[in-house]
Amino acid sequence: MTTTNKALQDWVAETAALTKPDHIHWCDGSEAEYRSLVELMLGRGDLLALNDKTYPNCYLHRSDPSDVARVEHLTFVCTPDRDEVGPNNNWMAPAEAHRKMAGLFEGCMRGRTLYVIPYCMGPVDSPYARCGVEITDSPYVVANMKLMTRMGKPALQRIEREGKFVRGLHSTGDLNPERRFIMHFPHELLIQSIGSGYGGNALLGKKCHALRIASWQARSEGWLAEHMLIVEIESPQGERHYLAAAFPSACGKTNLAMLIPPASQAGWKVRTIGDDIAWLHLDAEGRLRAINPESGYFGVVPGTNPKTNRNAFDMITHDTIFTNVAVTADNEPWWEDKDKQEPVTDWRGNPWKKGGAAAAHPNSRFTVAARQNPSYSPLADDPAGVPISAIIFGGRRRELAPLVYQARDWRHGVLIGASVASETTAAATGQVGVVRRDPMAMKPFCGYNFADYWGHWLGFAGKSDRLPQIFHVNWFRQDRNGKFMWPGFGDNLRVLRWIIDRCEGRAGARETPIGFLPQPGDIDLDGLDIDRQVLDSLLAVDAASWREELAGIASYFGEFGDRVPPALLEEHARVSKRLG
Ligand code: OXD
Ligand code: MN
Repeated sequence: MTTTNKALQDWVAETAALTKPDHIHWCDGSEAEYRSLVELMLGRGDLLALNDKTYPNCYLHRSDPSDVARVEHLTFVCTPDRDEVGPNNNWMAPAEAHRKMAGLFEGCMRGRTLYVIPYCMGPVDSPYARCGVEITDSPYVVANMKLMTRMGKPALQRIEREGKFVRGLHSTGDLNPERRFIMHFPHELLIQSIGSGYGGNALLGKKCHALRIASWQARSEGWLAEHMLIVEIESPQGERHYLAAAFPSACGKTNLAMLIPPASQAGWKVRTIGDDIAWLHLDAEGRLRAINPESGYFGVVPGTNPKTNRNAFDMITHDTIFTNVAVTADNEPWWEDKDKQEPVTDWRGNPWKKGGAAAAHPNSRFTVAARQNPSYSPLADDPAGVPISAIIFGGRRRELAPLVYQARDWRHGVLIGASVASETTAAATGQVGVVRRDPMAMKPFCGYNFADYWGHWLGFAGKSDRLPQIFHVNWFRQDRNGKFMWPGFGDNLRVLRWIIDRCEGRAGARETPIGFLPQPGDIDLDGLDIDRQVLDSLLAVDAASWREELAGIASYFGEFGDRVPPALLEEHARVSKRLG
């Protein structure tokens, strides 16, 4: 296979001249190709077959122990003008970045195969979808891209029709963290990544293309590329709503997208459209429509069990690639909070010791095709996407943020999104558990200056009067003893129902300085054992703490100087005034 697209052909030839692979393989995306890659990796020990009775077609990949998460400090956006990327990104001048990367890519594929992966983010027949081509020397990346994206022939045909595609060059290099960089050149629609095989650094369709480059394209084309799940909720009466929710990495997006209603919520149905990324466009009627650009999930494994996420638990029992989990004596994958078994081998392949470090890496992952999800919605393949009723922001906050509150209007909602803060998780290298600002859950993913991004968000208010309502939730409040106050998981449906009812104008609320909150009686608590006092504190607004929070938000906005949209500062002033 090759291509009729001259630009693509030239780029592959130039890349091969630079990286000097032994072979070039154009991926067609077929099952036979996937199987042969798996066989190749099994032969080399890059994959280990798991128990084929209980976990058929499941494999374990153990990565280099230094290469287990996104590396935000080695991720750059390269533009001529530093202010374009803002303080939210690392910046490097394009000429310097090109020089550095050319040096690192020189000869790096000697003895390896160069794979060309044409892919499409979004249904191939959707006007909202965008194509890319990833060149990589990693069969593990090809196999993951096969599960995560629509890759191969149909994508290449679309590229040949349209002529436009995002270029992504990836090599695992020598996996030395000193020679690891993830570079984005948005003006050139180009990504270059070397030295890591980890998902977010190496599966270039995901964070690099569908968020960093796409957010850049979205601003110039008038749409939004967001770190959001998309979920479909159907009432017992058959009324359907679609919600998009942004949470930082490893804060439960996959669980919320696959929620199973508790027994007391009989008749409610929840279906998954996406678990990580949403591309949102205004349609001709002024509604915001969402597509999920991905077609698979790259989810955090630890904590997945029949209570937290039965759908995910079941979907990863076959045809799944596990990365950095532990293994039991029966050769089954194992992770913390899976079940009562004990592993024999930890994620590094060493004998497991009881009471020692975690057996599975806290950021161990599953890669699986979305169609394996029992709650998969066929609308995920609808080229028109789904109309969004509500946008939900959230973070992991031990204190302060109530269970749920609603913005007064779009502009207030943008302030709420821009003010998201959350405790850091193992999805990125660095300290875990410290609160950091993560506006719209896009801190690691917005490919341009946040100040301009907030301006882009604010601009939607003038384009439609049918925009979604905006909410904020916090499933992670803890009491003085560190115990979670809200049960979370399936019971989050109770909060989603209040959100839907607010969108439909049929639920009560009380007005507070930070927005509208439910009264305890406004949320359906039937069948839920929760203390009235606990509920009251989950729904309380402590003005003094919020004044401190607003001061923290103001100083964060201050980091962006006079680029911050005046409307955002006015909104901040309005909320501060209400808090007294
Ligand atoms: C992810 C992440 O992998 O956000 O989705 O890190
Ligand atoms: Mn994510």
